[in-house]
Order: sequence, then structure tokens, then C-alpha cells
Amino acid sequence: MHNPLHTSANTQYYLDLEEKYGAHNYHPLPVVLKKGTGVFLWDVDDKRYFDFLSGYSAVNQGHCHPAVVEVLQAQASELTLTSRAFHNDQLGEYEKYITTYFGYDKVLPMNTGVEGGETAIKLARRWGYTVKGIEANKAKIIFASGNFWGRTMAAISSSTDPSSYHNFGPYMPGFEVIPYNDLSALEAALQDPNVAAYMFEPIQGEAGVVVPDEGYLTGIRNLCSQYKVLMIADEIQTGLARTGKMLACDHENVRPDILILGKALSGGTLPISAVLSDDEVMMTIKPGEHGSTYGGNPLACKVAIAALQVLKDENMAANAEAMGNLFREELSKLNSPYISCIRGRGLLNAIVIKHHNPDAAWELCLALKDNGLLAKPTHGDKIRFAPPLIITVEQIMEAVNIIEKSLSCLN
Ligand code: PXG
Repeated sequence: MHNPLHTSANTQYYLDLEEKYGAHNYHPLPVVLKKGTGVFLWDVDDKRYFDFLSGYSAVNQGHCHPAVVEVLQAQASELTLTSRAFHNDQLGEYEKYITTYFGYDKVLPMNTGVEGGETAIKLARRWGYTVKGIEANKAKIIFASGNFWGRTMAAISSSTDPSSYHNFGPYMPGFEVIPYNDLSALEAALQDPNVAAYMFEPIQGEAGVVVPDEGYLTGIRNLCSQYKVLMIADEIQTGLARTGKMLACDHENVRPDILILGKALSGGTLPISAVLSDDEVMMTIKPGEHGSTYGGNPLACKVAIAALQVLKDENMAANAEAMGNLFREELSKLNSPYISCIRGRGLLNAIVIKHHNPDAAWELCLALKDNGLLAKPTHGDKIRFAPPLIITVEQIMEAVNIIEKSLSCLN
């Protein structure tokens, strides 16, 4: 599959290694990266790129943020893992820090985002049985179509994307899917007294940055309270300043009953996720009933505090808001016939490509790469633009120039 237009022999060496020895469960752009700082990445030929993906919003703080890396290195030579069989001197400090930061009674630390989602569902089911009084094994969790929360059996069982679930059955029972951004559908689903929770993304990331109508989050909050159902916000991609507020739910001043965080909780350094909730929910899980070897390890605890602290210290939410507005404004000024839609909030943005060639979005991403900007298509015709939140005005303008220049490849 050597394509001399886009890959050097040096790059091709690494592509071939992955092709031969790695499972083919991804289809990456043909770029091999070796270094990152702030908003920039470098490939093995020392070519520099703007990172407009940010590890799917795991690198909100920018690559190798010095404050995060410093803490990571120091703690790595002190103590990295105890398991939860013993206490460690970092966990309690972290738990106090993150619960104060977000205003919840308790946190349950996990590693990947999908584990955060699994944890939230277990909590909701347990709460459903022990607090709400749902009959044994009847609990239902409602999801929105187009959701994406990972690749485990539970996650794909709630998916409406065949490439996630096809030929992986049988699926997890007790899930129901309703349309996204549809409060009437939610109210209809909540008529069933066995519903324990509605789990949703405040903006659907993988679906292509689908921003719901104003009032949707408030509507969910009201309906969940009215029908005694837990509101579970998956803020793994939308949270941590990405959309211009610390949480996307903050845009409507809405507080979910269960909040799931991941990705940027480590600034892109380690898998760290967290589930936050109040005692009524969190205390339904007893010792030995849930956990993970690495969850709450001292290295992760220390890194997560640093990653959260720099978001505040560097006003990243405000910068995401301002740079996002500028970016969408400048993109719309391009008046490209190939962009049918520009949408997003803060620095979580996407464009929809309109072209007779079904591979146009992929071709455009290859041109962007050649011109020094990395982004990846999703669902064929959508391209997400989500740079680190430390991006400056000058860098936004330079990136828009690259996008303008690259669009001509579609002529
Ligand atoms: N919730 C949301 C909203 C996500 O975007 C997850 C949960 C799962 O996180 P983990 O850490 O388990 O991947 C995501 C993940 C991929 C991929 O390669 C994942 C995401 C975005 C793009 C690609 O599986 N988001």
C-alpha cells in the first residue's frame, strides 16, 4: 500500500511494522509521530504538524505539558502502584481534590473512559435496586442513538453503529436507545418505572460533534428528577474545558447525578478516568464489589491533580471559548463549496464535507497532513477539528490558512 505521494521510505518502515505485527483494528492516517510539544507534533522525518485531534480530546492541556510531566516524572520514581489492597499517600489527597473541584461527595477512580462508563452503569443499576426499588434484574438504562462510549461488550450493546456492534453479539440486556436531542422520546421512555438512568454525551463526539438544541440539558435534568432516574453525563470527550466551560453541562448550569471523566484527566499521559457522584449513589457499592488493579494508583492520582490544576491556572476554558469562536468564524469566511456545515462548541468542532467523491474527507485529511495539520475523518464525511486548548490567535490563523490551501485539493 506504499503511496509515494504521502509517505517517505522512513515513514513506510514504521507503517510496515504495524501492518505486519499489529491487529488491523484501526485505519490511521499514514503519519508516524515521534514528538509532541503544546499544539505541535513531529513525525519521524522531523516534519512539524498542528495537532487538530488532540488524541480525541485527551491532550487538552497540550502535548507534554511541563507541569504534568514534571509531576509524572517525580512520582514515577517514588511510587507507582500499590493496588487497592493497601492505602497509598496520594489517593485520599486526589479524592479530596477532584471532589472539591467538581462539587461531588465522592469519586470512584478507574483507568479508561469505557471503564468509567461501565462503572456508572453498575452504580445506576445498584442504585436502581437498592434505593429506587426496581425489581431484581429488571433495571433499564436509556441511551441516545449515535452514542459512543467505548468498545466493551456493554458499550457496543448500546451502540447504533454497525461497525461497533456487528458480529459481536450476543449483547447486554437492559439497554434501550432513544433518539438524541429529543426530550419527548426521553419522557416517553421514562414512563417505565424500571428505568434507572439516562446516559448521554452533552455533545456527541464520535457521532461527528452533534450539538443538541439549547435547553436539552436542562430538559434532561428536569425529566430525570421528575421520574427519579439518574442523569449520567459522559463528559469524557466534552469535559475538562474542551467546549469552553469546565464541563459541557455547565453551559446550561446543569448538574448530573453521575459525571464520567477520562481522556484529558491525565493530559494525555496515562489512562485515567473518574466517576463522580454523591453518597446516595456511590455508597451503594460496597467493598469488593467493583474496582480495578490500576484505578487510583498513586502515579495517576498525582498526574490527575496536575492536569486539572493547569486547566484552571491557564484559563483553558476561556481560551477554548474564544479560540473556538474565532476558528468557526474564520472557517465560515472561507465560503468553501465543499464545507456544507461547520459546527461545534469551544474547541470541539467538526465540518461536514460535501463532494461527489465519497473519499473526499479522507483525501482532504491527507492534503492537510501534507500541508502540516493533522485531523481525522469520522463517519466518512465529517472532519473533527479539536486542537489543544492552549492554541493562540496566530496559530488559529495559520491553521485556517492550511485548511484553505488544502481544500483546493478537492477542486
Ligand atoms: N465516552 C466518550 C464520549 C468517548 O468519546 C469514551 C467514552 C471511551 O473512552 P476510552 O478511554 O475507553 O477510549 C470515548 C472514547 C477509539 C476512539 O479509538 C475513542 C474515542 C474517540 C475516538 C476513537 O476507540 N472516544
